Amino acid sequence: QELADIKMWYDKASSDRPVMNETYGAYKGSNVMVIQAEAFMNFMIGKQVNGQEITPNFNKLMKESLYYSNYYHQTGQGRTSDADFSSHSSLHPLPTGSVFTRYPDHQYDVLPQILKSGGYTTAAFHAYDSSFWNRYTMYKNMGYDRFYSKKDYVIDEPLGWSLGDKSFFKQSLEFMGKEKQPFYSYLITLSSHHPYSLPKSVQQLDVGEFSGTIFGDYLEAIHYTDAALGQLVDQMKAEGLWDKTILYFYGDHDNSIKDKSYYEKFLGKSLTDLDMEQIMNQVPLLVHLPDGKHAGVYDEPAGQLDMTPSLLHLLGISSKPYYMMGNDIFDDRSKMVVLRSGAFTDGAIYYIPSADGVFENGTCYDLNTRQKTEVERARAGYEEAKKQLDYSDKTIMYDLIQKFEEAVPQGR
Ligand code: GP9
Repeated sequence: QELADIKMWYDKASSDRPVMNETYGAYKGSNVMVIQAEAFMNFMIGKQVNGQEITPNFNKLMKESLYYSNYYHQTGQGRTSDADFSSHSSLHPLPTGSVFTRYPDHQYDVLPQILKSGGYTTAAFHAYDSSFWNRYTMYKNMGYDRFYSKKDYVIDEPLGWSLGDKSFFKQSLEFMGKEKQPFYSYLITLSSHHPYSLPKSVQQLDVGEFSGTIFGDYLEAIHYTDAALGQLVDQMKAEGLWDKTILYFYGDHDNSIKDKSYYEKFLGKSLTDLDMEQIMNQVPLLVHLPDGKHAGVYDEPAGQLDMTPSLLHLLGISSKPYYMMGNDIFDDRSKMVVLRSGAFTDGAIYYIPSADGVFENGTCYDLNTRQKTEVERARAGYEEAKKQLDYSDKTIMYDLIQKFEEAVPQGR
């Protein structure tokens, strides 16, 4: 019965997809480049320290891109690997551990596999040990033709854990240049990884009062990754890729710096629990379309689970046959974003669960007034969020997609 209930949940979700509006299939056949940036959070987008922009290149790109200002990471303990998994499978990560290490051999409807079967060349790029997060094994299962890991790169810009993002982007583009188009390229940056201490020679910002703190080092590291992004765009333009490629850039998770006083000092105001919850859970999403259309700031809630259905929408590939939980961000209907913690938002309210998990003990905020409101307003959303997380966990742990496919090949 439970299996039938879960199948029915997916069937209902997929019956709403895809929405055939003006963006559906508008970028059919384009290359797709996804960049998942390490610890790249939303709070410093468009902000300055000591009169200097933290992310000048991202800010410049925003003018010709879609910027989602309420995009959430939906990660758990699997951190970078969770961001990767959720973005590509449109399922939630697990409550404990990482799907990449626990269930790498189960079946998932993932973006690289779907695009590969549609004729795309698929490759993942990350200049670190290929076994980290069990990527080597997982990426084979996800349908990547090729995984360029540390051993494929010349470490000509040693920085932090490995190769600096500038050289990483440059060499990755060279690899891509040899691929047959259209391609799906997934790049994972690394230079802005905790503890963020880049050598003085790389630091370009004067972080003033944050100098010598982990928060100051974090801003420096993000500024460096932003400069690498600027160089990548220039190189894509020089190589004629810019107007043939959808660029989808987002942050993977928070920076693990939880001391509120840094954020209060940086933003120049005192912060509520709701402010901190959103700061720690929001990452920016920037989508640049090949023709630069639809640019603007989009403030509806969205999250990492939404990446795959949304990219399929732009490419005109129906997501109907697939078992996915995320929303299509190009569908105007109202949406709910569920975080791994059980917190959720529908754009009108934001619910934060209590440590004991009892619904009534959680806190509900009205996003309009940003004040606490009656918790009852969150009841239906809470039940739905709980169901989604539970169904997603069961799908992963009991390999349900494989079972659904066995019963009804090609889904529905
Ligand atoms: C290493 C990198 C780090 O390959 O992805 O992952 P994280 O520690 O942020 O999960």
